[in-house]
Amino acid sequence: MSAPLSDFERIKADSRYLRGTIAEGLADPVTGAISDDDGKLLKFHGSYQQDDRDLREERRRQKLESAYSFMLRARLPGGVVTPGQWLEFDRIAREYANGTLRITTRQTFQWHGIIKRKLKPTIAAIHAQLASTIAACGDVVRNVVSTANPVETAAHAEAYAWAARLSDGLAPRTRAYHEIWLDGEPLVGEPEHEPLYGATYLPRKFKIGLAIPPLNDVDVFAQDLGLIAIAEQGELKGFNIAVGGGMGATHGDATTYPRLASVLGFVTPDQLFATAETVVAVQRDWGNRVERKHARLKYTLDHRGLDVFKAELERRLGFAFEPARAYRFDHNGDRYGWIEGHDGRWHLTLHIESGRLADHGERRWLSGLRELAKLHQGDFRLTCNQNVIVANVPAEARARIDAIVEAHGLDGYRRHGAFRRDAVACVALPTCGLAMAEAERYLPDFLDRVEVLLSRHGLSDAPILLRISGCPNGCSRPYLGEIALVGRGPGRYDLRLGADARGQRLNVPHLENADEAAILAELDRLFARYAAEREAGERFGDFLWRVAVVAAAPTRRIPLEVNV
Ligand code: SRM
Ligand code: SF4
Repeated sequence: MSAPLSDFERIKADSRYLRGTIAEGLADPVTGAISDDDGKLLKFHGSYQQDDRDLREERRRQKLESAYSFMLRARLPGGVVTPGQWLEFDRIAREYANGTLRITTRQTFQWHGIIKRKLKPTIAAIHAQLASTIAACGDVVRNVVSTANPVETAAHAEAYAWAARLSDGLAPRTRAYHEIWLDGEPLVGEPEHEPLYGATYLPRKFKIGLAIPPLNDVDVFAQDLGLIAIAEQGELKGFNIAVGGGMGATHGDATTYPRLASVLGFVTPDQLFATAETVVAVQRDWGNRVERKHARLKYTLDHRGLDVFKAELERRLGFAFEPARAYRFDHNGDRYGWIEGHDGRWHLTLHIESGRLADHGERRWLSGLRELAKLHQGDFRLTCNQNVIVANVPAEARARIDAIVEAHGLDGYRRHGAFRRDAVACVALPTCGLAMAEAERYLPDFLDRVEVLLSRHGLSDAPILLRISGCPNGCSRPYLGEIALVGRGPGRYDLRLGADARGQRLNVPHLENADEAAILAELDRLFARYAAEREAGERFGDFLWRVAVVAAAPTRRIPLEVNV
């Protein structure tokens, strides 16, 4: 007898293509929440029901309903935002949400704290800007990310166009989004149809990222489907296809693990769409629908075997992959400051700590970006390291932009050391329902303390990549940090060490369930050794392997019997 499908599969199957009773739940004035089942379907529409965890206990004591609100995530392929969109998104942040705009690690915006009755006008306002929230979350192909400076060569622009085409082409087709949020006419007569997904969509979320070497700013090996653009003399020749990346894990469960994507081979641009669609289709058919913990593509591959998966892909596609072409990544960070593009236009990358655009004291980042959006004629690009690029600036406009940047305290990219600039932290508390420890709110204090240690050892300029996540789901891609903190409980983290800062080597556990004092003491000891023993140009993560402070962890695989 085969194992029963997960409850989520029942909810999707019964949802009438993602409608459920979301519309009725939104209209219910008695509660600020919606039902659990609708909450699961709401993700496909780009929103999560949350409650303010700082207030949870107090409200429980007062016998009040939790302080429910909704997080909303936009779908912005390649992270491109026009100035007009920016101004409207900023207005939404101040009028409907908690007064902040949050750039995510997948180069889009999130708004937090939207109350139930504001959700529909907010989504309508986003739609009016020719943007959407459909499939920003849920068991579908999410927002497709791409190297954030797609204007350096003509091939960059072409690669970005591919990200947009994949994002649109693989989006769900259900009319539910229009009906619920945009007062679209209910579908009568013709049956609803999802040509790619079918009625139960995918077994789990599916992420696609496109990187243009030598920059791996999207962490292409953390994607379910990673596309490595191969260009020669600025001309796009095609893509190496990598499958099965993913970060999420569960503490204490060795059947779950972060995994880097495996490179399958090379395809030409005219083969790309069919290849991407077929990878999604095989995962749709083969992915685990019994146990959601094992439902991502990485587990499908480890169960079936990479060769079997590749053969199935080639069978369905009717062609064989060419051998993968050579490529080289330099790093997975952003390049700060001004860079000139191939067409003489300029691009300014600003550092936004944890991607949180807000106004606090001298840091008037939300206001500063609003002022920039009012005069900027080019566009903005959000990066997967939670930063923003003011892109496509004519040379003569640079001085005005610099003045606004400085007046609003957005010039941190010039003042801060590499350690602070490159650090990434996930949202975690108080909005994330899964957080076990602080991340974004802890980052500033942790940076201050580690910077003291770095300076003590003469390492203030050392580029060391730090990533913090409030739980092992890994939303800041912590398993790719040279130093990473992964939340275990309040004030306690696993310290992981030794990724390569090119996104091509996972780090390994070093301390388990450690408090801040233990983590700082260990870093102090390791920085002392690094300062004394490193070779010229040697990165911290590479050094730790060379001197055997870290060593390979045993490979972990799920026992076959949990497969479907
Ligand atoms: Fe994530 C769940 C925030 C990128 C792996 N992630 C969540 C939720 C929605 C919590 C929940 O399910 O209730 C978090 C909402 C917090 C909040 O209050 O905003 C959340 N994830 C984020 C963001 C906002 C982190 C950030 O600080 O920027 C990122 C939004 C990206 C976007 O725009 O789409 C974000 N999440 C990631 C990444 C990084 C990436 O994709 O490059 C990962 C690791 C890659 C991967 O998917 O393997 C990631 N998030 C997860 C997981 C673990 C999935 C797994 O396979 O185990 C969860 C939990 C889940 O899906 O059950 C999760
Ligand atoms: Fe929340 Fe965990 Fe993701 Fe951080 S890593 S945002 S704590 S789910």
